[in-house]
Parts: sequence; C-alpha cells; structure tokens
Amino acid sequence: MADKHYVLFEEQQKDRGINLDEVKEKLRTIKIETPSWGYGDSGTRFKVFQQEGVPRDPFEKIEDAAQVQKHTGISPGVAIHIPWDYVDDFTKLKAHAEQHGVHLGAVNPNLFQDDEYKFGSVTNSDPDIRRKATDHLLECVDIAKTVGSKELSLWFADGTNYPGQADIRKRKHWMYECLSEMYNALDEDMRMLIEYKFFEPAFYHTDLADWGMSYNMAQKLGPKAEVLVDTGHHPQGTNIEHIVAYLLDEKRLGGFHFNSRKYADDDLFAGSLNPYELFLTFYQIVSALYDEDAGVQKNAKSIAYMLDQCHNLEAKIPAMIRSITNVQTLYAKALLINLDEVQQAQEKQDVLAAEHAVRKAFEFDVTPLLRVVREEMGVPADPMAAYLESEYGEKILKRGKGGASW
Ligand code: PSV
Ligand code: MN
Ligand code: MN
Repeated sequence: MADKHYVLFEEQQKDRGINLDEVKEKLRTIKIETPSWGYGDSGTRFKVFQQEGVPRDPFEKIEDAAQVQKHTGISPGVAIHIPWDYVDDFTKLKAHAEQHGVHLGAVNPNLFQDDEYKFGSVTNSDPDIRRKATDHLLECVDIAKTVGSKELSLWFADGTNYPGQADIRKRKHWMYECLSEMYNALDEDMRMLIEYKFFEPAFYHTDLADWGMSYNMAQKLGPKAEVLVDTGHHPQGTNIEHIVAYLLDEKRLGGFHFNSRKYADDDLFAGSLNPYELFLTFYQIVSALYDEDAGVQKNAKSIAYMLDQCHNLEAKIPAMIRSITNVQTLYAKALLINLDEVQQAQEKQDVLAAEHAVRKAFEFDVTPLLRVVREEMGVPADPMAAYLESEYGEKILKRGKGGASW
C-alpha cells in the first residue's frame, strides 16, 4: 500500500502541474562522486584529530565509499587524489572498486605537497620544476586511462604572498604551456575540469583565482577543458548561481565540488549551511535541462557532481551519506519548481510572483518523494538510519587509529 504521505504529496504536485515521473527519473539518474580523501583523517593547521577505524590505504577507502553507494544508490564513483591514493598497480585498485560495486572517478593530480612547489608548480619560474609538474599531470592522464576514468580535476595552489614576488603575466603563460601539453594527451572522450579558488594557500594572488580565469584557460585549451566550481572557493557574498548559469550558457560547466562554508574554504559537509544557495544552484541546472538550446541541455546533462569535504570532528562515512542525501534533497526541491509559472511571471515582469514561484518549491517536504524513489531503486528509504543500524561502523574499528590522512 502506498505511503499516505506520498499519496498526498503526489496529489499536491500533480495539481501544480509537476510531472513526478520525470522528477523521479532525474532523482534516480543523478550521480554524485565521493572523494577518497574525505574518508581519511583530516584537520586544520592546528590539529589533525585521529579517528578510530579510518581506512589505512586506498583499498580501504574504496570499501568505505562502497558503503555510501550501498546505502544511497547515487554515489557509485570515487574520486582519487594522486599521490595520496598512489598504488603500484592501478588495475588492481580498479578491480577492487568494481568488486565492491563502485568505480574510480575523477583523478586529481596533486601539485601542492612537494618542496619543489614552494614557489609554484606549473607557474614556477624554474623550467625543471614546471617539467616535473607537467610530468605529474601526464602521469595522472595515464592513470585515468588505466582506471577508465574520463575526468581529471585540476586545482593549483600556485600563487604568491607578496606584491612583486613573481611575474603574474609570465606565470599565466607558463601555466597555459603546461596545461596544453596535458590537454594534448587526453583521449577524445576525456575532459579536464579546471578548478579555481580565490585564496589559500597563497594570500596575495592566486594564479587561477576565479571562474573567469578558469573559463578563459579552458577556452584557450579547447572543448575538452571545462570549469569546475567548488562551492567553498568564492569570496563572501558571491552569487554562485549566477556563475553556474553563465557557464551553462557558455557550455563550459564541467562539474562541482560540493561542500559548505561559513567563512573560507571550510569543507563542511554539503547542505549544512545555506541550503537555499544549493537549491538555487540546482534551479539554474534544472532550468538548463529544459533549455531550448540543445548545447545548454547537453552541458547540464554532463555535469560531473562531486563532493569535496573534510570531516575533522564527525564520523566520515555518515558525513558522506548526510551530504549525498542533502544534495539529493535540494535537487528534488529544485525539480519541483514550475518553470512555466516562473516564465509567465517573468514575462509579466511580476517580481513578487516570480520569486514566489521559485521559493515555494523549496518549502515542500520532499521526504515522502525521496523515500519512494529510494525504495524503487532498491536502497534503504532512510540511508543514514540503515547505515547506522549496519555493523560496518563497528567492524572497521578494528583498523584502529592512525589511518590514512588526506
Ligand atoms: C583545494 O582547496 C581543493 O578544493 C581541491 O579540490 C583539492 O584537490 C582538494 O581541495 C584537496 O583537499
Ligand atoms: Mn575542491
Ligand atoms: Mn577546496
């Protein structure tokens, strides 16, 4: 017998002209990758708290990620970070993932940990260091080919702390040179997602500081390069939804790193702060999914959704489940926006009606809808409760403390 809350919900939405079959189909097909590094120990520059049961190697990180997929059904990809997840044989890691019902997702090169990168990686004035950085990028392209991943997520810590420390224009050219070498190594169906961040670790200038710089770089490189929006990488007050709409219209929105922030790049779990912002981000995506321009629609359909968060205090697997279900909830709410109603209000230039048409979708409780969608997908109606009831959390305690750190 259908759940009485769902029956009511269904009636309510049908009356509003919402096609729930389409909504459900979209909720079943969205996929959100989890980051391998989010399963490891992390902290701030003041302290890394060690938790018991943290994975000790990339294989165990995959096993933990498989739990998130098992309970949510929409997170089958695991993004990896190289060399944090370096293994001798990547075919083994790939097979291990597949045995556990997941696959390896975006490959993230790491150009911020070696001493040589103190003054920059792909922007370093020393050509030998730029060579080393480019070789690492090429190595990551090879790893992606080996594990069958189609995406490389690129974030560069490159920047300076003081005016005059380096030549900003020269650095821009050096970065382009290195990235074009990488671009040329990509297969036709691969893409590089270029992430930006306005500061940190550099405090004066960062070579890719905002979406415009990433977009410009992507445009120069070619169609296989797109922009990656990390929701924690903007100055306070930035209108992320506007950036998303703009990039969709330019057909260059590559993907997201979802996380929440209050002050800077806080990497808190997604949807924990300002969920309305995430809802409005999805509003732009949903509206692009129905755009008359086939290119915009195609871009909206090809977005790579990923989490990028660290759990310093909270348990890692439940935090990941919470993020996934939060993102799913906000997407579900955005799918309830009646786009025709918004458009009619826009045509009449009725500001109040237009804002209301968007906001009222946010105010619906989508719990009955999500429970039904999950049941239809064969996953628990309440993923968090099901995970906490499982014995997995207990079982991993035998790993002890001192697992991998991010
Ligand atoms: C940088 O702050 C970042 O958002 C990049 O995506 C890195 O790969 C990740 O965090 C590492 O923690
Ligand atoms: Mn990120
Ligand atoms: Mn970040």
